[in-house]
Amino acid sequence: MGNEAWLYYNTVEDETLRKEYQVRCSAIAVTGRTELLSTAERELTEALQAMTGHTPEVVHLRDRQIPSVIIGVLGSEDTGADLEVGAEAARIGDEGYIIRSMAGREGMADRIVVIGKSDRGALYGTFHLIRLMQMREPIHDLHIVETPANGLRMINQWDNMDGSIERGYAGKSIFYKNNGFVEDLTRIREYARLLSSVGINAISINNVNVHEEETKLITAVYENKLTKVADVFRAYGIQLFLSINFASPITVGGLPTADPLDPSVRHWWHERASSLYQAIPDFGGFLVKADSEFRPGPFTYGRDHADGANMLAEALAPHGGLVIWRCFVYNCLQDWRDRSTDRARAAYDHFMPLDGRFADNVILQIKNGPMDFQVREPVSPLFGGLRDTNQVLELQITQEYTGQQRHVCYLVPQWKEILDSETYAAGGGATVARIAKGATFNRPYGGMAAVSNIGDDACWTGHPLAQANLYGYGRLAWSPSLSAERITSEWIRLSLGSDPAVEEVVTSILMKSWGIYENYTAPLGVGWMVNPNHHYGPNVDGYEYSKWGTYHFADCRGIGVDRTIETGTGYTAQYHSPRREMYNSLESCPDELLLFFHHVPYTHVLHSGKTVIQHIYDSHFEGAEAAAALLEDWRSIKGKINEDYFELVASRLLEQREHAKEWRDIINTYFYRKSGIADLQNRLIY
Ligand code: GCW
Repeated sequence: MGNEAWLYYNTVEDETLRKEYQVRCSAIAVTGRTELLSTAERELTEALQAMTGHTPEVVHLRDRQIPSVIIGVLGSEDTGADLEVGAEAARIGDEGYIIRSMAGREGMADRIVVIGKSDRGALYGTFHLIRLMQMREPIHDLHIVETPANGLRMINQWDNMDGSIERGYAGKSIFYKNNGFVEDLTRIREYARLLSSVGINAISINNVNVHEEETKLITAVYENKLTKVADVFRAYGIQLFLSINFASPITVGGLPTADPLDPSVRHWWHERASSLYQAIPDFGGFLVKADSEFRPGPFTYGRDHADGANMLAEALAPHGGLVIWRCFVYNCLQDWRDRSTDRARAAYDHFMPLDGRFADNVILQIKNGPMDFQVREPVSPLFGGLRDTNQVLELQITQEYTGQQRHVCYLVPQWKEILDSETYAAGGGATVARIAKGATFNRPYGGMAAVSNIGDDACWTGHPLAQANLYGYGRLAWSPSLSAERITSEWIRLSLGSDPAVEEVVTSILMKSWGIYENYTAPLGVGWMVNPNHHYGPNVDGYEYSKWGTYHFADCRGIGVDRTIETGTGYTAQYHSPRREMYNSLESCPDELLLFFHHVPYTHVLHSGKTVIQHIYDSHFEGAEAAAALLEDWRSIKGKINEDYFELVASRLLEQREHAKEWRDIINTYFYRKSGIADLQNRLIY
């Protein structure tokens, strides 16, 4: 338990159910011999062995006497299963699938048909069937039609070749060690299985900050190794991408420039792309962080992001490759005294003027918020702003600012809010989810990407409960309309078994955790207040006078960033009405984002009826108390789950309890001393 994450298969305890699974899946027949169908067959076989104790027979499709699972692709000559799913076939997309239980009739035993439009769909369908059995669901009457909402469902690794992981909190890289690839690819294969089982179809395997050694990943030096890694992912339907260094033509190409309009530079990228595709014909393309946080980019040459992205796009286009260009671009050399420069404005200011100028195979990757993965931010106004540009939503699964996998902070509820957020870009219904998938503006590409939270840690994610974030991300990328409750319930049953007491307690811990974390950390949407560099732990002024543009402007009178149109940075004008007015006005701005948009005195009264200062005190006392209660809740399931797992989580929750007190005291003390206003309840503040 733990190491297998949500692919944890244990014997079905209920004998009737176990028999049913065993009998209905006595045999497996696949239509044709593609690599993905073989993967599906192998995965189902292993799952059945572990759950029923029996190995299914592998039979030919024409063998209809044994109850079997038929895994196939629609329209492949030998399926025969097509006929029975006819009408539904039209409803599924390229990666979709249908699962149907069919009662036996003359000469034909009961069957379960798992049929995809492609073999990738068939693999996803197979994982779905396995999931049902892991959750002990009946399988005699299945009628499932599934198709992923998003075309691109991507994971970004921030792994470096020295084995470290930028913002990694779960050990070392599973990909690299000592400036090279690891020899043994087993762990990578296990990871591919996990990702594929939730429908991930793309992965970039190196940090977006591309350092010296990693720059060589696109050269012949690493071709063999890269090809092998691509093989591992391909067997699970996952396309390989690389993060590239925009200055590669200089760094590894020996050219004097990386100017995107220079013919020799363009030629160099063409050559690179061709040889990459020769080695890996289904290579996905490049992920690019350019002109951001000291990374090179087109600005050096007086060119813009469209020039840069389109140059790479042109090199990849003949091979069907994509350029995923990040919008995390801002001035990171600010002066805190300068109140007119606003980091929140930056992405929109940079990219809106370029809307419509990007090539068809360029996708802009936009962080969910305008700042940087804080516990609470408004949604980036680029969603709803850009109309003629492909977009993907970027989320951060790794908990850089949300407790670094030492605190439990279940992010699915946060992501749901983001996805469901209405942008008002096209009348009603232009939610972030619809825009990201390309539906609102009818874009050829779209989807979601997220920064992974795994490492070589035995349980993958440092904190075992953090696995739920990776699982939840995959499920939401497949279907943003799934509820947080449903995803939570699935993850718990798959990973921890189906004891209702366990489910109840773990659900409550997970569902409360984001709110609790928000309560004891930076208040009312203002963000930051962390220790510089590593970003763990409270430090109210940690970033206050730095160059990074992340200020809260607290003084003895008040706190918050004025981003209004009239007196502030004008950031609110980047939103469509009525969101613009809602944020811009002090009266209608929601409490949880008040300090993100407004600078107010500590005595300002919130919608909740409390003053800002009293809210700070109350939320921090409550947050720390609630964090302590999480440990008590967890203790109530002792003996009901694996002991090592139990103890590991307990030790993390203990640390969280103590650390939440530190947050509480540092934040409360700071604001008490700054404001001179006492807590109405007279609690201990230093
Ligand atoms: O949040 C910041 C992180 C950096 C990261 C950057 C980015 C990969 O602190 O570590 O760099 O975002 O998203 O590019």
